[in-house]
Amino acid sequence: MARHLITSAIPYINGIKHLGNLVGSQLPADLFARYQRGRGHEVMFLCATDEHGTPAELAAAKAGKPVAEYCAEMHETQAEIARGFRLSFDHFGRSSSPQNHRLTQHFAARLDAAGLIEERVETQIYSKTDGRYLPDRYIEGTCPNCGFESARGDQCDNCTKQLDPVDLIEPRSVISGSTDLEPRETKHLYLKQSGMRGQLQEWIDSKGDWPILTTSIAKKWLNDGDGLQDRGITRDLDWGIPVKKGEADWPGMEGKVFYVWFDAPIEYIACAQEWVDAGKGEDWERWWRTDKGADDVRYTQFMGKDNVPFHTLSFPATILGSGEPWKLVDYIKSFNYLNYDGGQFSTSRGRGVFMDQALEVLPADYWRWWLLSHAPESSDAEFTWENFQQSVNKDLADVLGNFVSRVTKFCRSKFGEEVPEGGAYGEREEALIADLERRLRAYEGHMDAIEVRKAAMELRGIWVAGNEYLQDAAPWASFKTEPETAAMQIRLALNLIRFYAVLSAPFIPDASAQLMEAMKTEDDAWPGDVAQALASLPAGHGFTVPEVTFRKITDEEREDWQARFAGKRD
Ligand code: B3M
Ligand code: ZN
Repeated sequence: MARHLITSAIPYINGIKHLGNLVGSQLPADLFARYQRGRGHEVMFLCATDEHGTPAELAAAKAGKPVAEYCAEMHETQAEIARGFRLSFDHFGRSSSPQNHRLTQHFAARLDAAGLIEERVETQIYSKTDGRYLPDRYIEGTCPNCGFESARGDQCDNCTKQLDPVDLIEPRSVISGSTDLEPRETKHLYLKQSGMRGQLQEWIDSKGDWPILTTSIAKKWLNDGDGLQDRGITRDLDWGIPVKKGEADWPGMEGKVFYVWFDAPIEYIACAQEWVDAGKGEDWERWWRTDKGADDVRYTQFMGKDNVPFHTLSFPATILGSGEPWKLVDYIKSFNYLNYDGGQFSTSRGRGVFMDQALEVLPADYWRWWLLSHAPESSDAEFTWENFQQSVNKDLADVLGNFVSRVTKFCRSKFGEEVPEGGAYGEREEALIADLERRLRAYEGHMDAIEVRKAAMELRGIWVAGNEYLQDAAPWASFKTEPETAAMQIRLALNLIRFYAVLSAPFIPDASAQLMEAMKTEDDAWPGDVAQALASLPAGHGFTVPEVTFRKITDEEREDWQARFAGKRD
């Protein structure tokens, strides 16, 4: 039995995520976690909400709530939606947890002791009215380039020019509208990661098996110069993890917090501590400390491509720099973007389908299947309602759903609600088994390699093989002249339903559970030998005809949804 530590990038707290976010990290991570559990391995699957930084403060202000209260509520909302999508986290933590506070401060102290932290003085905009420094996004003014009056401190949304707050004409505070702003000197901590280039290079070079998308981004940032510059790891904000050296104060750093991208990945580790403190397990160190048993853990991370530099350079710099035996990631699976119907998903404009809305429209399995079978692996992918309708109606309703319904209904009407006996397999059955054997091993290969689309296509091929067999064998015809043969064919087909339930569970867990229940079995053992797996339900074993497993999407629904999600979020 192997041990798999699996983390998904932790979603920002500032709102409900869209389907593009879901398919870029949490969903494929869940697929992999469910698969590894299905294979009988020990899995620790962690995710959390990313609760610090300006986006959290701004979202709370917009909601008119204190930021801590906003985060607590939004965490619950995100957790509820994650349950709706059947994301099987062992723990869904919070980067604002006391465990993460302690651990982040601990890492800072270790990095400082290793001589990797430098204090630097820089100039930032201070608002006397607000009594605080203003991060770039908190400052608005007139764009010096195009004259747009609501240009932000970091960028003009009208002409897209990158700006510095000091470039703005008549800058004002987004919080109070005050124009009483002045540049002030403030001290910050920098992580001297530029000195770690050699170490990081060597580590990345040792990962010959990583996906091209991951390594190409990692190497670009490593070699481009920009990526490995020393990095400011503190901010002048109220909300965040206070800058401390372990438990001790950090002179000169009073009132400052760590930068959100410093503490967010540390939450992967703190989350395991939260898991213990929530009473869900006993020992988190055996997952995270190579001196406490984690040396035989395989650690896989899932994320969108924009997060890759933080996971291949910054976070490893924190870990390596600490000089402590923390587990480093073994494999990073990254994803391109999912676009929406001819454009991009847009959180600010409410364009596209958001996770809560998706579940209002159809159950999780429909989305899981489409998203995973179209995962943006080798390039960006696009969601269209036509494609969604077609996939659901063909793969799920016509192929899988129809197979289940035909087999169970036919058996009920001719043999009753028990697996019939029948004679021995013939050539057609042997050929099917040989085909399934090949396909099953290919499916496992793709799942082991986290080739999500290929795995989905192989699974679909496995469903299709059963359908074709049934079409060919035609027990409804053979029943009249050779009832023994028909009984044998139906015994095999009922067993195929269980076989499908087991193999499909990582993709469509609810349908899988429904099929297992209908087959009145709890035998969810991953098939070794196919012939043996197809003998799991013996003659005489009871079953029931399940409710419709997957329904079709009508043209009318498709058009309705297309219109509903085209513009503003309702
Ligand atoms: N919250 C960005 C994102 O959700 C960021 C990921 C943090 S992973 C440690 O895409
Ligand atoms: Zn402009």
